[in-house]
Amino acid sequence: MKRLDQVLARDGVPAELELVIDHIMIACKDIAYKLAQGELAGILGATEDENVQGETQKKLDVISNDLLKDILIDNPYVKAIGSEEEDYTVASTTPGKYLVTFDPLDGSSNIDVNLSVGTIFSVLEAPEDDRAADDQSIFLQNGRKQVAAGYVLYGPSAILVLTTGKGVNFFTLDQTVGEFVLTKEGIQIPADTSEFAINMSNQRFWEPEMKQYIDDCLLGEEGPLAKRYNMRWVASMVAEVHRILVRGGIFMYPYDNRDPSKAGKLRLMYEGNPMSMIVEQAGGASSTGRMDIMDVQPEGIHDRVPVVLGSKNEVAKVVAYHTK
Ligand code: P6P
Repeated sequence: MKRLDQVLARDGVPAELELVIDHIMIACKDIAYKLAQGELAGILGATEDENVQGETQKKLDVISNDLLKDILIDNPYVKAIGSEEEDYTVASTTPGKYLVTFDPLDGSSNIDVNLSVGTIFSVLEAPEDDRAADDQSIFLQNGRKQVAAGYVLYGPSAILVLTTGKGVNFFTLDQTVGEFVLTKEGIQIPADTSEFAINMSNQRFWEPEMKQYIDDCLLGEEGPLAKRYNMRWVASMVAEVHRILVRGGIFMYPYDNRDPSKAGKLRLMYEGNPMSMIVEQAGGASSTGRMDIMDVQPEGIHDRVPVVLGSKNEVAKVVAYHTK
């Protein structure tokens, strides 16, 4: 089986980018180890602190964030990082050509109940101008500018899903040697699906168009969508996206009127964009409901975005509900 570095070399990934990905994997292998230790590691549960999102931080949120931040800001090819758990972007100790954004432990509310969580990351090239490493505006590039995107799903096995713009590959962490090895390549999402993922408890907060689509799904064969749907909700975006990559489906965290300025719960720079690059590279689609997520121009590192992604023909139906 090919190791990660062999696949990156085969795909012509620049050595500098390969080192950035390698350092992200060093941090993720440590996170996987700590998660697998569970209670034995004495690091489950919550801290007393809230992050910039207003969410109570789990101990492992902070530990995972620090593992990724510490190794990346010392990477000779990283200029700065942005994280869900950091109020502001953090400048590297050295000049570099890449910017990395990440959600260090997505779905962390699942940790204490031993369900799947994940690390999501996105790599951009720093603009070739004289803006300083601590200037947040260097990150404000749309998702089409990403040069790599991936996640590590910490499930029954630890799986790295990665794209560098030449398709999507799965790498499974071989715990016997501590290496990610290629286990599936050229992932293609089925174009059609009968499985949707959404948090139904938020239904009263959605726009009418999203309410109508879900109502029509629930009408099944007798309704306008003329098929029986199944539903899943893991409350871990990484797990939902992985299921969709493997067997198709549609995942939605739509616009939510609880705080109109937030446009939904999920963050553009380190959730929406990396997952959209992965899904599109696997033949799927990813939309706000009205436009491709990767065409959204960010205005801040913690911008939120409505998310509708997965099987391209089902995403097209949701977009049609929103744009007719
Ligand atoms: P809710 C996890 O906190 C997350 O950011 C995503 O991983 C997940 O899809 C979503 O939020 C779950 O949100 O409102 O169902 O708890």
